[in-house]
Parts: sequence; C-alpha cells; structure tokens
Amino acid sequence: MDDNQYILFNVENNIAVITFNRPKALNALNAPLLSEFARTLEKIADDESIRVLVLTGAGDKAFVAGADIKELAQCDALSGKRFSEAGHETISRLESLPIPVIAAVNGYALGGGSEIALACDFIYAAENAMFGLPEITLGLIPGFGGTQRLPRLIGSNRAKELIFTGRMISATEAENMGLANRVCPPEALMEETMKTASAIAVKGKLSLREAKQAINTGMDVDLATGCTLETNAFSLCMASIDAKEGTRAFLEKRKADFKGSYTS
Ligand code: DAK
Repeated sequence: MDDNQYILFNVENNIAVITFNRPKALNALNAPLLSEFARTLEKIADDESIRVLVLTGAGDKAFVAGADIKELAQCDALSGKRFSEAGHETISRLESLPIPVIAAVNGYALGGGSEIALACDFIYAAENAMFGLPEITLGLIPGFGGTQRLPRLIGSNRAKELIFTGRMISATEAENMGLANRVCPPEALMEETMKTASAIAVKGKLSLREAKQAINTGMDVDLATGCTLETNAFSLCMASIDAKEGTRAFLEKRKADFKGSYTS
C-alpha cells in the first residue's frame, strides 16, 4: 500500500490505524519515522473516507519510547532546530486533524511518545503501559508540547511533579490522573479501542469535526468566547445535510446514514 519503513498504515471500515513499527528500538522516533508519520497524516487529512484514526505501537513492549536518543546525542544546534521544527509541525498536524484520534498505548509511552499520545483526542492504555516525560534525566525538557498539554490535562501541580522528576507512572495511575480514559488487559486493548472507534465512525463527520474544533479551541479561551465558538459551530452543523438526516432518522425511527457533507 505504501513504501514506509517504520510506519504501518491500514484503513478498514473507515478507520485508519497507524502503527509505529520499530520494535527493536521500542519504536523510538528517529528522523525517517517522523517524516513517514508526517506524510501519512497528510494522506489521512486528504482522504474524506477516513473517519477515525487510531495510533499504536508494534510489539508488546512499547507505544513509543521517545525520541531516538542515539540521534539526539548527535544533534548540533542546526540539526536540533530541524528536528524540533519537523516534530512540532507533525504534532500540530496530528492535533489539528479534523477527525477524532485515539491513542492505544500498549507499553512504554515516554518523552516524545507521551507527547504524541497527549496530542490525540484521548488515550486508552494497556495494563502494562507506562507513561513518563524523562527528558529532565537527559538534561532536556519536553520538546513536543509536553510542558503545555500535560498541565492542561492533569493540572500544573501533577505535571510539574512528573516533568521535574522524570518519574514513570503506570496505566492505573495515568487513569486516576485523567491522563488515560480507560485501562484494558493488553490483549483486549485494540478490540476495546476499535469498538470505540467504530461507534464514533458512524457519527456525522461534520459534527465530529465541529465538536473537536470547538473543544480544542475553546480550551484556550475564556468561557464566553468559547460559547460563541460553539454557537457558530452549532449553526454550521444546522446547515448541513447530516443534521437534516440525523433529525429525520430519529423521527422515522431508523439509524442515520451520515454523508459528511453540507449539500446533497
Ligand atoms: N532511543 C533509542 N533507542 C532506544 C530508546 C530510545 N528512546 N529506548 C529504547 N531504545 C532501545 C535500547 O537502546 C535497546 O536497544 P539495544 O541495546 O537492544 O540495541 C532497545 O531499545 C531495548 O531497550 P532496553 O534494553 O533499554 O529495554 P528495557 O526493557 O531494559 O528498558 C526502557 C525499557 C523504556 C525503560 C528503556 O529503554 C529506556 O529508558 N529508554 C529510554 C527512554 C527515554 O529516555 N526516552 C527519550 C525521552 S526524551 C525535541 C523534541 C522532543 C524530544 C527531544 C527534542 N526538540 C523539540 C528538539 C523528545 C525527547 C524524548 O523523547
């Protein structure tokens, strides 16, 4: 289907799955993996048929164990800047995809791996998952948005403790902190994730996009501005064929068949 070396990409029933596939290095993010990831996200953004994206890691040990430390160790200012720019661009492309994205964290999600999961809409974790931002141990700080997204999700006090110590936390602790939505036995993780992905995939693509955008943008503004954003998004939905179909389907006692378009 494509010529990727470090990314597996599969689409079935309108659900795309990206698997980070460098299991011998615990799926650590090297430059080629990051650029394959970026290209695949671009392809997904251009494919109207894809309704949900799931991210996971190959093997049973890791989602992504962070940036490739061998590569990091060789970075100078210029290559570090390039790595940083490419990383930021990719993470923000991931976060701003107009479809829901679920991280199925099946082992270590460290550093850049945790940051990728944080840029997804929500996280399901296997019981053996471990989360952490160990950059401080390397004399660094999180560089793919961890200092910004983690405190927004779990509060600045908890985020500071994790970032200052570099301590890893278990899936259960992550769930208790509100970092992971659900914890499953490892063998059930993909099934549970795909069940939720399928439940989302049959909903209207336009209303999902508007809901995601309203939440993401609304988190960074005051409540009144957020409610104005919601009003505008709501009126866009009302203008869509999908809203006509959804309301009509309810009245006709049948399942809605959403087309994801404003016009017929
Ligand atoms: N990079 C490269 N190789 C890695 C790796 C990594 N991050 N993590 C694991 N590996 C490799 C190991 O070297 C080992 O390879 P071989 O020795 O077999 O060749 C293989 O994967 C298996 O790992 P272990 O033998 O260590 O496995 P263990 O079960 O004993 O330990 C572990 C698992 C996850 C606890 C351990 O591997 C570990 O601590 N890994 C490193 C975790 C880590 O510190 N990750 C990096 C975080 S820093 C930036 C933006 C973002 C970032 C940087 C810059 N800019 C904006 C510029 C991000 C930084 C990070 O992510």
